[in-house]
Amino acid sequence: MTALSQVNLAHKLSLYFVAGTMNCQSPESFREILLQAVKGGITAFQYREKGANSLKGEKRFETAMMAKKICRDHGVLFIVNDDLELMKAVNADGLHVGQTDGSLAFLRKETEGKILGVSAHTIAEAKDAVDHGADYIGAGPIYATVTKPDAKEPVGTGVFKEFRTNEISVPVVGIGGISLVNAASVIRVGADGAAIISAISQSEDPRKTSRELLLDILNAKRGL
Ligand code: TZP
Ligand code: MG
Repeated sequence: MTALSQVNLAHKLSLYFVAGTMNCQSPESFREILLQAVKGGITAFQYREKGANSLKGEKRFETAMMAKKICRDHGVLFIVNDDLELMKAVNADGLHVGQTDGSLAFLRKETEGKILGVSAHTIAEAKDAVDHGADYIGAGPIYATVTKPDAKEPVGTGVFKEFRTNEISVPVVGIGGISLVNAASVIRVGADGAAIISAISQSEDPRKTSRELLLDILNAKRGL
């Protein structure tokens, strides 16, 4: 990526909503929550359909297509979690993978021309991801989370400074336990964006919550 497109990507990852139907009350409510989140101003969305009660096969494909359309209609980046074939089938903007989702060299080749995001828990993992051509890093969990049952110990907000001083030059987003209470602090300590599941998907008013999160994040980016 060029320096300029990296700046654009850092902006597009500012408020990164992550969800699948299993994070919502029902598969039907998923569409409405995503729509409200998009109207509220999320800048990126990751379709992460995994674990208990997740959709498979045709339903998964159709839901991804529907989510992509909502995102495209509103200029929101559309990333698919962990499923290379689905990413290709729906022609998403990119793929996000964890540390156990396959060879990064292979995935980088397969995602040529697309965005590749990689989750990292440690500086060694982040460096390896950047060496393999990752376009951005998802760092976390920053705070404790109940959303991912197999989440590791929280790394805390020091991780952003650590990544920066260790030459991680690509955008870094924080994930895990981020909400209106702490989104601005995550940005102030050096994150380029906040990736969020429950604070938006479980909100009484996902549109309002997204709007407030976006304002907090953009203000923090401007040093306000
Ligand atoms: N990876 C690290 S923590 C996490 C993932 C997918 C879950 C984040 O969910 P929440 O509800 O925003 O804490
Ligand atoms: Mg994964």
